[in-house]
Amino acid sequence: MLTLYHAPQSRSSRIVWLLEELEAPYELKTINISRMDGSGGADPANPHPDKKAPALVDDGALVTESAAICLYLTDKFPAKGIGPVVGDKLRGPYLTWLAYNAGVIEVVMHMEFGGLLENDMLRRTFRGRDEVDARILAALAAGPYLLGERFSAVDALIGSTGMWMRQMMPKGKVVDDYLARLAARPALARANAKDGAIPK
Ligand SMILES: N[C@@H](CCC(=O)N[C@@H](CS)C(=O)NCC(=O)O)C(=O)O
Repeated sequence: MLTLYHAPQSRSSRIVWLLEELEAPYELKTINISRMDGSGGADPANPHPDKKAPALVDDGALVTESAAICLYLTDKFPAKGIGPVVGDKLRGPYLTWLAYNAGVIEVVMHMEFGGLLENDMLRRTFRGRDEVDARILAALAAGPYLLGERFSAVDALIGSTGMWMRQMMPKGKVVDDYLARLAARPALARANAKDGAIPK
C-alpha cells in the first residue's frame, strides 16, 4: 500500500495530483510542516528525514524528493503513459525535465526569492530566469505539454509551480493557455478536493 505524507497546499499537493492522474490506490496522511511564515512545525509522524513534504512510503520503503517520487510512481504505474518508460524515445526528455526542475528551476526560483539572481558564482552554475524561461517556452512552442503531445508528471511538477505563483513561469499567452489546459484536468479537481487547508 502506498502512503503519501501530505501537507496541505505544499509540494506534496502535486503528488496528490499525480496519484489521481495515475488512478493509483493510496492512503493520504496529513502532516504538519514548518511554513515560511513561521507557522506549523515538524511533525513526529512524518518519516521524511528533514520533516518535509512530500514523503512517500511504499510497503515500508521511503521515497523522498518530488522528482524521485514522480519517477517512482510513473514507473510503478506505467499503464497510464504519464511517465515514459525505459525504451520510450521520450524517456530521456522525461528524466531531463525531472532533474532540470530539481537541479536548476527550483534553484533559480530560490535565487530570485533571495535576491541572488545577479550572484556571479550562482549565475555561472545555474544560469538564470532568462535561460529557464527560454527552455520552457521552447518546449511549449512544440507543446501542448512539456514533453510534446503527452501530458506527463513533469507537467504536474512544473505546471503546479506556475499555478501556485504565476510569475514563476514565463509571461504570455503560451503559458497562460498551458496553465489553463492543466487546470481543466479532472484529476487536478479530484486532488484539490483532497488537498485540505493549511492549519492555523
Ligand atoms: N526538494 C524537496 C523540497 C521539499 C520541501 O521543501 N517541501 C516543503 C513544503 S513545499 C517543506 O516540507 N517545508 C518544511 C520545512 O522546510 O521544514 C522536494 O522537491 O520534495
